[in-house]
Amino acid sequence: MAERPERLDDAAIDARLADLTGWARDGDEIHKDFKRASFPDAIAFVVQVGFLAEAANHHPDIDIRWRTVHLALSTHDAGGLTELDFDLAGRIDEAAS
Ligand code: H2B
Repeated sequence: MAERPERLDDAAIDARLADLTGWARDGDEIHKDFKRASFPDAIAFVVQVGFLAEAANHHPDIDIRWRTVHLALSTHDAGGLTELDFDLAGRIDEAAS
């Protein structure tokens, strides 16, 4: 199994966050809300995220409230934020647009 990357320090996290749109940090996780056109659209978006996550073997925490999908990313195996979280966040943003 591929080595889990190291935890990023605050400066690296701020730099990676600056490359993303709409993601915010809360301690050892980053999160973002995605408002979709309808509840079925929200579910369809979550399915897309599901395949992206499985392909990366890196899985967000997901909360669906009507048509708003709340995603939270952290690398549990590293106990904090790593490149994996920011790489997946970028791919999710591409899928969302
Ligand atoms: N997802 C996230 N977000 N963090 C992890 O540390 C993680 C994961 N670890 N998905 C993976 C699966 C690990 O449990 C498997 C065994 O590779």
